[in-house]
Amino acid sequence: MFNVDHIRKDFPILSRKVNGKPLMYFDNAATSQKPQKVINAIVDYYSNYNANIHRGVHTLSQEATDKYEQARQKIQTHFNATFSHEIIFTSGTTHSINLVANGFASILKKGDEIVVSALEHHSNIVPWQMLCERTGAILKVIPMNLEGELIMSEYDQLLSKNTKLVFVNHVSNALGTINPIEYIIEKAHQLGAAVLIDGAQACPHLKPDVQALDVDFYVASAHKMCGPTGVGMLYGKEEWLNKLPPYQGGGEMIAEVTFQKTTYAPLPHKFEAGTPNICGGIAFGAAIDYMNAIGFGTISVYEHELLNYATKKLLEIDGLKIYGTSKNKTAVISFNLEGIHPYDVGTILDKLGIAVRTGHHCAQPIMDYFKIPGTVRASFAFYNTLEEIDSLIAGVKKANKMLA
Ligand code: 7TS
Repeated sequence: MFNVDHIRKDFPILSRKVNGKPLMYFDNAATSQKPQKVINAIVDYYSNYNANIHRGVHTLSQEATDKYEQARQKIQTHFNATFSHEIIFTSGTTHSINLVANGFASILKKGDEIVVSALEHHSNIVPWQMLCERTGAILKVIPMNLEGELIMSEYDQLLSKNTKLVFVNHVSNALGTINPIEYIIEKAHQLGAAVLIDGAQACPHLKPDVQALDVDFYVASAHKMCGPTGVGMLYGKEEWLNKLPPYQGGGEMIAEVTFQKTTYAPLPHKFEAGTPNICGGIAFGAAIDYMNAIGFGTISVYEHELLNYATKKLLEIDGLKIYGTSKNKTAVISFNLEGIHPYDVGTILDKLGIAVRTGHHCAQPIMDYFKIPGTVRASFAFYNTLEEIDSLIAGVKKANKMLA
């Protein structure tokens, strides 16, 4: 049985005060809070077996290596990858995307086409623009509608025999829309194009199965799913990871080095140059264990209850408009009050101990589409409560009255 009061005790930060008020944290899409089990994993590593990995015969190094590789296996199992060497540790989603984009620089030719979506975070736009500049490839964009959904008939039209890559987020960070990635992947594959799915905003809410999706690359950040910052993952199909050249050169990623020639280590080490975020990787594994113990089915049901309740209550407020009204969304609500800048709403909410994000959310093209400078974004997690949402609603009403 899911008991939110019980769950909240796992997160020490949730008992602190902000501006004299109990913290109400609704900025989960920026980063989630961390349960004690994840904090303990970090403390345990530095207190008991801190050592560099994959290189020492001594006990501490072996212990650290075992724990790090166990974490990789946890991630493999979680995403249902065929092999653990298809999981590459990175510093996060941004790093993972840049790794793949850099790899494709040696594959793409002038005139090849890359398809992205209108709903992307800047980290899934800029690396592809840089790739296009380097290779002469052309960027095409799947447009969206007023609900904040991608228009699939337009996607069908964009695809051609020149399409080599398709990059779409699983869930939009600014609007919460869950994109029809199964359809997107199937259509791209019919034309022989590879697909990368940015799962940064999906993974805190649902459990992707990379084999069932038949996706070529899937990327995520630990810090949005109860893990620490500075660590994330890239899943790549073995054949793709073997085809792509290494991203960075250095220690750990080589088989043999002479001044004449270097050969590369097999997967996953080929993409993991230098000392990695060892503690981060281990704590990422602990975060996955923690979330799976609650269960993604349970998380989804509860978060939808929060989403539906907050949506209904917010829409009762005069002049409030929600951006992103797809039926298929995660627990994210982007909104504005008529005639009031989102930043001002965010500042008043902060005085009440309520954390939301305001601005363009690193998704400027979405804001341009709606012709707004930004939104107030409340993004929920399974440790939020209906009572907290009541306080959010009261805070937004107060801001509406004060700033009108
Ligand atoms: N892709 C999506 C869909 C994201 O939401 C984010 C971060 C990233 C990529 C980049 O992830 P990083 O861990 O490499 O930084 N999104 C947000 C956000 O919505 N608010 O703060 C960060």
